[in-house]
Amino acid sequence: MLRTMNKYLLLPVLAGSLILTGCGKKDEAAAPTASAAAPAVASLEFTANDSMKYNVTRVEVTAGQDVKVSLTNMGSIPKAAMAHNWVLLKKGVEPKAFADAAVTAAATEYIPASMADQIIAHTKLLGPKQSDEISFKAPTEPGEYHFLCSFPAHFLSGMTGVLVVK
Ligand SMILES: [Cu+2]
Repeated sequence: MLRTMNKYLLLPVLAGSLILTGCGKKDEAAAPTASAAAPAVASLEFTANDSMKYNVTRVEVTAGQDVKVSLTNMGSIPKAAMAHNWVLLKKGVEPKAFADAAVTAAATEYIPASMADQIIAHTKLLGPKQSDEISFKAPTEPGEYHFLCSFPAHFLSGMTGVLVVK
C-alpha cells in the first residue's frame, strides 16, 4: 500500500522535472540560431502523372535559399514507357535543347552527360508510385530558371515550368 502511494506521489514530481528540463534545453538551443539569419527552407512538392503533367509549373524561391524539392510519380504506367524526373537548368539554358540531347541518354536515365554542367539539380528518374527528394541552394542571381522532365517527348507535351528566383 505504501509503495503504491509513493508511486503516485512521485509521478507528478517526475513529470514536472521532465518538462522543466525540456524547456531549458529548448531555450539554450534556440538562442544562437535565432540571430544567425539562416533563411527558412523552401519546400517544393511536385507530382507527375500519366498525362505527362506536373502539378505546379511556376514556383518562387529567394536567392540563395535552401530549397528542398520532392517529386512523386502518381501514375501507373510502367517505367520504361512513362517515367518522370525534375531537372532544374542553369540560367539561360534552353529546355528544348536539353530535352533534345536527353532523348539519346537512356543509359544515364535521360540526363545527357554532354549537358551535365548545365544542370543546377535533378531528381532520379521515377517509375510509378516512386518518389525522390533533393536539396540544393537556390541560385544567387534573380531571374527565371527552367525545369523540365527529360523523359523523351515529355517536355514537348508540356512537362516543364519555371522556378523564379527573387
Ligand atoms: Cu515525365
